Amino acid sequence: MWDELQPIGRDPGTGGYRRYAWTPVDATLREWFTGAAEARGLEVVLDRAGNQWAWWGNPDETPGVVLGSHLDSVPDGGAFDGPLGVVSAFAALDGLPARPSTPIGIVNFADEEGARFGVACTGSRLLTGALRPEAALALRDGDGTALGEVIGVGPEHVGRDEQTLRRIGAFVELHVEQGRALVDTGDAVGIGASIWPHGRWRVELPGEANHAGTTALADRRDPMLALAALVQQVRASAQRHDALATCGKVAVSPNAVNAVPSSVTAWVDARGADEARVRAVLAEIEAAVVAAGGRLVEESWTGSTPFTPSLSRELQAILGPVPVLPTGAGHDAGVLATAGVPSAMLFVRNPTGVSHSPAEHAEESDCLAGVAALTAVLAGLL
Ligand code: HGY
Ligand code: MN
Ligand code: MN
Repeated sequence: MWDELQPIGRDPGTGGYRRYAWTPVDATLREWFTGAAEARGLEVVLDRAGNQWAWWGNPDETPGVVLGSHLDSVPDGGAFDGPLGVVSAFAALDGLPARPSTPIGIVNFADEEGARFGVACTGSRLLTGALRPEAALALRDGDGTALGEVIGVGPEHVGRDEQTLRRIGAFVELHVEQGRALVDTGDAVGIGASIWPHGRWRVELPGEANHAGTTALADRRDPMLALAALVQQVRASAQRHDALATCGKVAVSPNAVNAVPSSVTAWVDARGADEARVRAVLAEIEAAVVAAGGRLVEESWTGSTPFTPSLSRELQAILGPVPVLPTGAGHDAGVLATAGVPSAMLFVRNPTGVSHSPAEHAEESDCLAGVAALTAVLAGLL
């Protein structure tokens, strides 16, 4: 399965993946998912958010144990973030001594990274109602295409999906660790404790378009100066509050070598161990943005998200003494836990901790340890 997925959406230049929601690459990934499911006798259905669900048994009769993750990536992302959880889910099913009477589901969540339309976990947020359909369908990508034009579900059918939610007895997402905690403890597998509060903000910095070669410096309103100050402010505020904040995406208009820009749009991703420090970071950034004549708009916010304690305790009982880790990375399992669906996570050691990069890696032996753990968890929850 792993070898089948490797070439899909991989950029030969960077070696990273460009697997964006609702694109031809996404369609190929969805075909792969359907093939892997049907080869195992699972029935594949779409929910009201475009998420793919592969079912063994009848989850409308008895809620099932669900495994899975996502297949989309950030631009030039790594091979493991998402796909490791989906492949491991199919491998865990294969590892059961026999098919159980309890239903089993495997899910491929749509658009977890929000790389194209800007909102992370779009599929799971729509499914749970955390994201309103009209807001989601109006999201536009860099070319101005609206999500509503491309999502594989008719607009009148998009939104919270009660039937699908009722089908989930418990959800366990296996994911490559995006950090080095397991390297430091020497474990191949860990259990997720919680997801840090985190959010995304759009910063709009106005300027005045003009000629680079004829406009005196004193006559310029150059938004690049405000951008430079913003990037420094983001780092300084994160440092001051022991938080994480990143300016990873910038759009300059008109983005010409010989033109003073008319405007700059920048996005800030901020996270931290508690909400107060993240809000403190944003307050400082917003004050600086407003002072520079700009505007800051919150695009998404996720509060501190503990995974379901009783389910995490069951995983610990099954797996024995494995580390329990908080994470600064958002996941669909966090969205489901927030919606009251029993959800937990398993992490697989990442030797460098690097993620959202072509350099993301996990050793095969650790991936197999993850499959063994997920198989034990699946068998134990049935
Ligand atoms: O951004 C995140 O934390 C996740 O990878 N979507
Ligand atoms: Mn990711
Ligand atoms: Mn992920």
